[in-house]
Amino acid sequence: MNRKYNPGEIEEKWQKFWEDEKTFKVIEDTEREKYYLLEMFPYPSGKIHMGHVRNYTIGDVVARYKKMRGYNVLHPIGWDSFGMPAENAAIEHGIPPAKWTNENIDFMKKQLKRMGFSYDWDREISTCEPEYYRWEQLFFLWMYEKGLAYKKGGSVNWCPACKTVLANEQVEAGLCWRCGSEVTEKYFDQWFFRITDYVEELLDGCDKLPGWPERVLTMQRNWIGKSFGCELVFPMADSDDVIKVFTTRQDTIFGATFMLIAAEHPLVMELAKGKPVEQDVKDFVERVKKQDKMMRTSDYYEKEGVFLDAFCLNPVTEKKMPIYAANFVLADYGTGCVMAVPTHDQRDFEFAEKYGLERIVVIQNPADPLEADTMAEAYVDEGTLINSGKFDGMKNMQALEDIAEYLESIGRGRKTIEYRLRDWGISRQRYWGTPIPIINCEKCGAINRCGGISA
Ligand code: ANZ
Repeated sequence: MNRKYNPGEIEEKWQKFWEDEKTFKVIEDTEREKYYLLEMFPYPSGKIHMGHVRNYTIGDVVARYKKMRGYNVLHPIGWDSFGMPAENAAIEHGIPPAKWTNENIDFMKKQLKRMGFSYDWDREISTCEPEYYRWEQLFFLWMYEKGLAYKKGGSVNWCPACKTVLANEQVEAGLCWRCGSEVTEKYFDQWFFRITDYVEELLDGCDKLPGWPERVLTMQRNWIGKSFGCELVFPMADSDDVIKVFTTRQDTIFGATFMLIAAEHPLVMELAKGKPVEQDVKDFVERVKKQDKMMRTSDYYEKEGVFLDAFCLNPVTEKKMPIYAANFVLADYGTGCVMAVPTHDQRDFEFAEKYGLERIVVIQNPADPLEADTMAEAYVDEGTLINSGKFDGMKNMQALEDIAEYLESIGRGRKTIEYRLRDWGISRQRYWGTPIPIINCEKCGAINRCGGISA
């Protein structure tokens, strides 16, 4: 008999049967082996799309297979239902985010049900409901008690028109992606998770993930970004103050001819204060702050800076080094200051070319000797040290350790480890996110709402 598959008829019939019989409801059963299958919860954006269909079909096939093999399968579903789009929709249409979110959930739930996935719908959760997020709040309080959740002031991108904090990706050429207003910088107290306490554990973990693609592990390691180097101290030329830098290349110290400071660094305005350059420096800083952070620190962006009319001294040669504010130096990496070695760092080379700054070769290319005046780009490979006092003639990579020790011995440096990883800022959402379970009391400051930490 040639019977056609008629989904409207067959699927509806069986989906009703599964629902009436509670076929996929699970209860604990010590007799049977258990199997837990969890797929990433959908964000209730409006409608189920083909990506959902593919993803949840794969999970469903596995769940059904295991069930047929006799396992007690727990196959739950829920909604990842907090997030900015709900707030944006709320602002746009003048409706509460909860209404928008729950209407989307209702619609998408019907769609998922029509797919006939084998979920235990009795266990459905939605992360924007207090029954769910109370657990996140409890974890938060536990972390707060241990000092792993903390508050600190930090600058954020602020759209004065939307009255909202923007992520870096939401700032397009200095303008708000939503309304096109000029984005400004604002200081806010924000909450952070102290993930940097776990940086070594996170790195070790990368070695314990057999079967993970090397590409993913490399990305992870780079994100953590462990660098061995030195913190070096540069005395100011005409005061007792010092500037500290982080460098991984102390072997090039004799070639450091100028100093660069991140435009946002407070030292920039401090140094320029009261000098004829003050206004120029201020204009530069304001302009740089508006440039996209990712772009301006990329290799291809034009290197720019402004002279602060100040000098420091190279700690080994005692030569005067002009100090500049620069657009490509990051305020929140290392010390926010960089000793520039134009002969052996390409970014510094480009900067020196633009502003006519001195170049001294300190690593000689054994194959093709370098001349500072005729170099067309920085020499970034290995070689033999020259113009480096008692270290002349050593292989530069081998001298790293000796020079670090020498700088330490003259009180001009110490070995350190720097990580790229930063603590995790969690205050980006304004309203439609898990409420932080802390109130700010005028008298006692930040306090836990429950008056005590308990489950
Ligand atoms: C002098 C030098 C000479 C450097 C040279 C490199 C090559 P990683 O490996 O990523 O840790 N640096 C330090 N702080 C910085 C900041 N806040 N923003 C931008 N760059 C910064 O990189 C360490 C190197 O990055 C440091 O070593 C410093 O430049 C620069 F031939 O110091 B180097």
